[in-house]
Amino acid sequence: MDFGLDETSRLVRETAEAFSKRRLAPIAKSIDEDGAIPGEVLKELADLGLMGVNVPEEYGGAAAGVLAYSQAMMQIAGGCASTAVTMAVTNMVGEVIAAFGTDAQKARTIPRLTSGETLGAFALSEVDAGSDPGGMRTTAVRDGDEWVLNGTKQWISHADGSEVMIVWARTGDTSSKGLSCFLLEGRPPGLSIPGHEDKMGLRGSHTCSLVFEDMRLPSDALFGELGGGFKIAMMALDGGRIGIASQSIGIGRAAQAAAVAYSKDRKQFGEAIAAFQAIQWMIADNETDLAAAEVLVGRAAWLKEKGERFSQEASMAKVYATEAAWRVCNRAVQVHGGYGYTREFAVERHLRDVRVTQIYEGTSEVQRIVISRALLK
Ligand code: COS
Repeated sequence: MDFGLDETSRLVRETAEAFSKRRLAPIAKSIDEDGAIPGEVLKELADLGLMGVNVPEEYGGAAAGVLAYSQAMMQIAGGCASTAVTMAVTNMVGEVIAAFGTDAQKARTIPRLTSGETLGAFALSEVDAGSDPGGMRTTAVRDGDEWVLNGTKQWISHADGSEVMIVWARTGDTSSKGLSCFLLEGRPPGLSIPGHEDKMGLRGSHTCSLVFEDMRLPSDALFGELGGGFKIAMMALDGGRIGIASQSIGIGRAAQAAAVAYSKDRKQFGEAIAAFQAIQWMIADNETDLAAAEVLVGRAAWLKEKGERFSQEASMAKVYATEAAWRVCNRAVQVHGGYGYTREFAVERHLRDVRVTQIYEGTSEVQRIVISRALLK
């Protein structure tokens, strides 16, 4: 196993790190407070190639690979986790369209994502279909040259800023083969986005619901094969889980850096708290958790990059990294004592932001299903 970074990956990581420190970290607090990411920041991210890191160059992507993407995601998440999830979903949508779209679909939509003209959204979940997307109720019925969609979607990241969405709907029976995918471009009549959730963390990223009322899409909006939607969702999520695991590591790394700095600065009993073993052990456990997470994520990214199967490894990386990052952020708050519980210190935001990484793109429990099924089948 050798997932040493090549020159391109190193360059992508350095680019993301510089942008994260210079542009994101100074405004992450206001993004959290204002509940929005400035549009120009997302455009700048795209100009650096970070909205299509693993997307072919012919569609405006950087074609830098999965390891580069994972590294970039860690760096961006360390600066602003809300921006990171926006980048993660847009990258995932671009990759999925590149993998499953027709030439015309790719040419029409991917450059809009990689250029930062619009964001990519992934409209799979519903009110009663989260961990079990196979239970979705949204329907798509063929009517002449068009598809007519009815239903609602829930938990859709930045749908209000997206004009390129992948939407899942039932086109057949109640089995997983009854689901198909569609490309939703622009804002067709019949689509409404009633609002977004008031969340604990990632407050700069809007989590929206979508309502389709006789929304008509052209026949060429069908994405992939009729009845092939469930597999596309599963394959997309396999890759997405590497992104979210990377995001959680980036947040954890930022919390650890804050804990180390604070422990050297804060004095109690006449000396820096870093001199106390209780603090030293928290710092040591944090570093060990993060290093182990990085190895698992690196392995999953490396397998995906080589074109090998990586579902189980992506789930292992996600469940471990996101739970480790939660422990890291929690300890970082503990190192800060009462100050860590205030909005004045970034660790409070890191703890709120990192929590959802154990939930979205497949809960920790779903990851354990994927891992155990692979072992026990
Ligand atoms: N890659 C390719 N195909 C896959 C796959 C994968 N990773 N996982 C499953 N499939 C295929 C299976 O091979 C099966 O195909 P066949 O019918 O041809 O054999 C089909 O998909 C159905 O698979 P399965 O029976 O395992 O589906 P389940 O409904 O039992 O789903 C879990 C299993 C729980 C793993 C799945 O529903 C899941 O990942 N849920 C979480 C969804 C999620 O992450 N939601 C968050 C959305 S983003 S916020």
